[in-house]
Amino acid sequence: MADKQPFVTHLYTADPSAHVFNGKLYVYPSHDRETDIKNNDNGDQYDMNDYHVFSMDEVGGPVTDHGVALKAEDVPWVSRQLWAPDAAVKNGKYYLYFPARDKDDVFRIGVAVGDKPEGPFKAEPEHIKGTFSVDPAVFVDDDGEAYLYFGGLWGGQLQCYANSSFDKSQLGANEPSTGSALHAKVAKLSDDMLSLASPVSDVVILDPSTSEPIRAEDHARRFFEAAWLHKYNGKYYFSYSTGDTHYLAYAIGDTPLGPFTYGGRILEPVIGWTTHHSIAEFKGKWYLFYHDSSLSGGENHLRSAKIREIVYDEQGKIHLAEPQPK
Ligand code: FUB
Repeated sequence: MADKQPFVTHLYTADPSAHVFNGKLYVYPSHDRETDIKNNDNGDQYDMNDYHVFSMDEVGGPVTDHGVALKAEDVPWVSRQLWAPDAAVKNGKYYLYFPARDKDDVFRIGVAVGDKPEGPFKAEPEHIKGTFSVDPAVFVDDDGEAYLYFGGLWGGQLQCYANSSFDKSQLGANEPSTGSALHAKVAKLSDDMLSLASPVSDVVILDPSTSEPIRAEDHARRFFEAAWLHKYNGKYYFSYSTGDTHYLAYAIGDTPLGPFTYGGRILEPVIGWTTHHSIAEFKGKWYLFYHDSSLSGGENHLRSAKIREIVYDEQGKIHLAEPQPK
């Protein structure tokens, strides 16, 4: 079976966050670009400096590139590396959340505001106070409460926060090799969507066979990066990348704050080191938005976003609608 084709081919696009706004499907990806920087565990090769927003009326139909929605040079606190973004709407305003390194080379999460889903977005002058690491994902629940999920290991710097305060010596390091795995983070967002409205807490993923948190050495199941939260049939699904084992996995919980119980894998490894996704319902079907490096011939930092349909079984487990080619 032939694999899926990227839905954008004139640019490299990664980390696609999808949302339906005003009946149209919008995708907010990272914009990968050519660089001579060598691959390393610090992720220096992912040296992106702007965002484009894409929209479509149908999955598989024409895709509109709305052009540059935000540039690094227009964000006062940013030094480099605009990584995986997400977007949300509240009270008629659109919010673009993005991670980047600040002037001290520490990853923070910022927010930019626009009047339309496609932007342009104007960044707040400072990063969101209390945020750190990478890969923001925003979930707005049916009651209007908004939650910001974030975190990523290794180059994403989450290991610097293993204890309560920032440990600079862990910049560029890997993760603890034993004990409970490090958790993704979550906090409520304020009503104006611009600041945190609660302390940052752990997104705990439990092992279904022990009801204990997944262990650090369990690299096939522990959280690495690419947090995403969606709701299906009254349950909250927290999905994520397992990083160095290259799976997209998910866990199910009863509240947006968890705890979540590990549920299985959504996607097996793709071409390229990273795997990062989002999940959204559009016109009655559910889709996985993800990326691989097939279009660039396997370059880790030159990725392309793709779409696959997913389905749920009677137990609420996620499956690809069509098998993933080996
Ligand atoms: O795109 C840069 C980084 O690569 C993202 O933040 C990670 O999730 C990984 O996809």
